[in-house]
Formats: sequence, structure tokens, C-alpha cells
Amino acid sequence: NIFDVQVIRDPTNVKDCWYPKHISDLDRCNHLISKYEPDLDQDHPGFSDKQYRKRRQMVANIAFSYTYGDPIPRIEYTEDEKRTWKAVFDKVEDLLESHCCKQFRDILEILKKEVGFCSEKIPQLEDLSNFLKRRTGFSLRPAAGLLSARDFLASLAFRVFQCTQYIRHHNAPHHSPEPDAVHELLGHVPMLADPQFAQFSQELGIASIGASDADIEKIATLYWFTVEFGLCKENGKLKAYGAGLLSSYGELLHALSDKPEHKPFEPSACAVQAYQDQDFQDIYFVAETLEDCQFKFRRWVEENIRRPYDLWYNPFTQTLEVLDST
Ligand code: HBI
Ligand code: FE
Repeated sequence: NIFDVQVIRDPTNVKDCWYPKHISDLDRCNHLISKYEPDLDQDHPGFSDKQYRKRRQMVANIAFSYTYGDPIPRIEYTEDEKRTWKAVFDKVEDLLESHCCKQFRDILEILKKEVGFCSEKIPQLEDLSNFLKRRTGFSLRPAAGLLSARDFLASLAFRVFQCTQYIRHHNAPHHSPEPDAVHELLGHVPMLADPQFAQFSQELGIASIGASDADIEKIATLYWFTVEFGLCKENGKLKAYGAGLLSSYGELLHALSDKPEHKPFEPSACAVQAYQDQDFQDIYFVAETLEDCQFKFRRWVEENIRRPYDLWYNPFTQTLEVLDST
């Protein structure tokens, strides 16, 4: 609420810490975390596949040379890559009615009608970005791999989702140690087309701007247990809304089974919950509804994230503005 303004206690502080002010500043928010890459990680399914590594380099170069405003270059995907997409897509579709939340089901229908979303072809980032712009004002930009939490979260403040464009290795279609286009396009894009979820995602991003490293870690953990692995209730039944689940048949089954622990979503507990990113989760947080998750998060930010200034995203200029109370 722009009329609910906080006083800027020390406006000079603001200049000390660089953060993106305009959406084009995201050109500088692309710091990669070297973790689970095929070139560096011996356990990566593509480690000993020279051709795959060369392909990955080629796709990564698109992201490295991308700057704000460019159309996202299209990729001609290989037969192997198309088979991988289809394998994951078909499996998830089998669990759509029983395991996936209503928002996801509804938007998948729209994506099928409007952009030809289907198991037979891998959608192009540029087409999905244009779809999202019309639905919620979100847009995509290509990312070369796993980005730092700070850079990744900052982009959400601008309703920008940094999106990998490569496909996981065909030897392990149902597991990827790093984000890939199957996960982003099947898991994240449909949820970002939901207005309320888009708003929640942007609020996660705005909360992260200028935050301390300790606070970034908490916000990244909240992101992990909601946007990536969140569960919610629907007519008394558990459903998945997290992208890590919506793009993985195996974990979707696991998450809704009685094997893991299900805790009610409570931001202050969730923000400090330990987790690992190598295997299925042992704990999932269950939101009453996605609105309830958003309200609880908003209250947690107000009570926990201390900043000497307040920020507002101006969608007309695509700029983060420091709110001035005078
Ligand atoms: N980078 N490319 C990319 N995709 C993600 O989904 C992603 C990321 N970096 C960090 C991240 N996700 C989250 O796990 C949080 O740390 C924000
Ligand atoms: Fe993700």
C-alpha cells in the first residue's frame, strides 16, 4: 500500500548497498553458483558426455550475451531433449487431477489452448514470456544456470523470472540436480500466470532487496518451501503448488504420501527450517490456501525484515522507488 509510508530513517544508507533500480539493471544480476554443473560435478549425469557439455555451453552463451529488451533467442531442441520433455510432461499429466492444485490445472488448460503447450514440443522462452506478460506482467529472461539467491530473488521484485533454457541429461529424465527448462517451463511458468501467485512471488522479491545476507537466507528458505515445494489444501485434500513438485512425478507422489512430515505453513518456523537439495524433501509445509500463505508471509516481512527505507515497484517506469514520506 503506497499510502502506508514508512519514514526513511537514514536515506544515505540506501546508496551504500547496490541493488537493481530499473528492470534493465537485471543485466548485472546474473551471478552463477557453481554447484551441480556437468563440467564440475563428477556425479552429474552429463559429466562424461562431451556432446552434452558442448550443448550446455552453447545454450549458456545465449544467456551470457542476453541484455534487457532483446527477444529471447529460440532454440532448436534435439530429439533427445524433446523425448526428455515428453517423458516428464506425460508423467506429471497423469497426476494432474489427483495431485496438482487448481491454479496449476486451470492455467495448464489455458497454456494448451493459447500457446500450444503439449508433450510433443518444448515451448520457447520467448513465447511463454509473452504469454506471461499478458496474464500477470511477469516476463522471462534467460539464465545460464543456478544463480545466487540474491540475484534470483531481486529479479522477482521486477516480475522477472530468470529461466534456464537447457534440458537435463537424457539419462536421468526424472531427476535434475540443477534447475533446467523442464522444471522452469512446466513447474514455474503456469504458477506465475496466476495473478495472486505472481503477486506473492513479487513480494518475495521486494522483501529481498537490500536485505542482509542472513535475511536473504531466510527469504530463500521461504521461497524453497513455498514456490519450490509448497503444498496447499483443496477441499480437505493435499495438493501441490510448488514447481519442484509440479515438474517431478516421483517427488509429487512422495510429497503427498504419508512418508514425509507435513507441517502447517508458519513463516517464522519455515524460514529457519534446514533442507537439502539432493534428494526428495523430508518435510513439506502445507498452506491453508495460497492467499493465506501470502498474508502470513506479508506479516512476517513486516515484523522481521528491517530496512531503513521502504520500497515500491513502479510498474509504469519499471523502477524500484524508495518511498519518501515527505
Ligand atoms: N537460479 N536459475 C535459477 N533458478 C532457480 O530456480 C533458482 C536460482 N537460484 C536460487 C534459487 N532458485 C532458489 O533456490 C532460492 O535460493 C532463491
Ligand atoms: Fe525452481
